[in-house]
Amino acid sequence: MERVRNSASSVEMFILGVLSVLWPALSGVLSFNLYAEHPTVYKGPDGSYFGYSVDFYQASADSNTISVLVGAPKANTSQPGIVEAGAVYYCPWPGLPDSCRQIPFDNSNNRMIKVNGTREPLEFKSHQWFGASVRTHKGKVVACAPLYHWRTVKLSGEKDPVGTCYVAVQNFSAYAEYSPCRTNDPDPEGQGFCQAGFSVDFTKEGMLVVGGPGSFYWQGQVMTAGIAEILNGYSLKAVLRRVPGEKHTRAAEDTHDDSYLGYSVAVGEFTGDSEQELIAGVPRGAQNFGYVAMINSTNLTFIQNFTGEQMASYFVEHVHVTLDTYSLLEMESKPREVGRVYLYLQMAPLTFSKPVALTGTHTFGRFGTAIAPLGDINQDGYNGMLKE
Ligand SMILES: *[C@@H]1O[C@H](CO)[C@@H](O)[C@H](O)[C@H]1NC(C)=O
Ligand SMILES: *[C@@H]1O[C@H](CO)[C@@H](O)[C@H](O)[C@H]1NC(C)=O
Ligand SMILES: *[C@@H]1O[C@H](CO)[C@@H](O)[C@H](O)[C@H]1NC(C)=O
Ligand SMILES: *[C@@H]1O[C@H](CO)[C@@H](O)[C@H](O)[C@H]1NC(C)=O
Ligand SMILES: *[C@@H]1O[C@H](CO)[C@@H](O)[C@H](O)[C@H]1NC(C)=O
Ligand SMILES: *[C@@H]1O[C@H](CO)[C@@H](O)[C@H](O)[C@H]1NC(C)=O
Ligand SMILES: [Ca+2]
Repeated sequence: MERVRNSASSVEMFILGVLSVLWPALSGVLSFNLYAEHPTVYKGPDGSYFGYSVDFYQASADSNTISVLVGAPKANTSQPGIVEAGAVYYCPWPGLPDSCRQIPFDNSNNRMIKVNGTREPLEFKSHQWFGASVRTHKGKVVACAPLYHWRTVKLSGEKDPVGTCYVAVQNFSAYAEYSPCRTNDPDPEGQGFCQAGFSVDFTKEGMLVVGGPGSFYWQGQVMTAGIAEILNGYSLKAVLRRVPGEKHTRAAEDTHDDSYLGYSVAVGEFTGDSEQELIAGVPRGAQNFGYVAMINSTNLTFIQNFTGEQMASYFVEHVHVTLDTYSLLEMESKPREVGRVYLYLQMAPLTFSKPVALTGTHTFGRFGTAIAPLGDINQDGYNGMLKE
């Protein structure tokens, strides 16, 4: 009894801790409030946006230690000739403020290409915001650089912000890059402005889910790929590599332009069968009111789109933990964007607590759009769910 109550408040505190790092975030200090009496405080370099993203990490199922991975998307790295590429730090937990170390996902400079007889950069890693998103799943890690640019396949050098992600397995002994929008389909009408990795998550089986809110004139896009498939046959030379089994949502009619599908992504089972669904935030869809798309993970087609209130009522019946985003139009000339997080705790099978709604107050904070994961707090293999 007492134990359950304690774990519930840990989850809430964890969420509040994460939320508190998302906006002011940018002081270079991450205060981690899992246990309010003994907060662990980590420090990163000034101006590095240390704490912009965060997740727990456990090297393997039989490892007793849990650590914390912290994104710092403006950190300098040892990559030659590259400024503020961004980094993800490994922080032992509990640990001292200066105990975090950069994880070497990518040590290299920009790849070069010969175009019309001259060598020029194929890609642009400076200011790419690596570490803007980071997620773990049973020892697998993904971290992304949504502002990574590449020069495209065109003869005239261009710079398209396709975004890129890196995965790491076996406790950071193997790495591979995954850039699903670096394709033959450039420019805003294609995948050129995709910003893949703006959001990222894993399915329960460890399939990678990537949000790219800029594809197709900012309609946005969601794709999935297997980690094993990303690692198998990976080569630095295969710039336009397509990962076997990769799936993605397609372009919709132009009425969906500028809606940012994939600004946030999450995964869960919501329909009462054995298949998980993908949940993708569409914060500027539906005339900027925003909605959440539920996507079939088997063939990446849309099942249903929910506005805030529709989703609240749906999720009371179906969902364990979720989040919601919407805009409120005030009497001012500009919309004031707030948001809500609905938190449902499963106390027993088919028994849910009353939702706890947390409402954002930070104007234009886009509360809920870039929310960090709940994590598998009680290590039962289910993100954010509590069991007795
Ligand atoms: C990164 O290094 C550049 C100089 O190479 C410096 O101007 C910049 O302030 C540094 N940024 C951070 C976040 O440390
Ligand atoms: C290719 O190089 C030649 C000679 O340097 C130059 O005249 C031509 O404009 C270049 N073509 C393109 C498409 O850049
Ligand atoms: C995993 O990697 C981290 C960071 O390099 C290291 O500190 C830790 O000891 C490693 N853990 C195991 C179980 O190898
Ligand atoms: C998802 O798509 C698969 C393949 O078409 C189908 O079998 C399944 O019923 C769909 N699930 C939902 C919830 O629509
Ligand atoms: C995906 O699955 C849905 C639901 O079963 C089905 O209606 C649709 O035709 C499928 N689409 C593709 C492209 O396979
Ligand atoms: C949901 O929104 C997407 C675009 O985000 C659109 O392509 C799709 O048709 C919509 N689905 C439904 C069922 O309205
Ligand atoms: Ca389902």
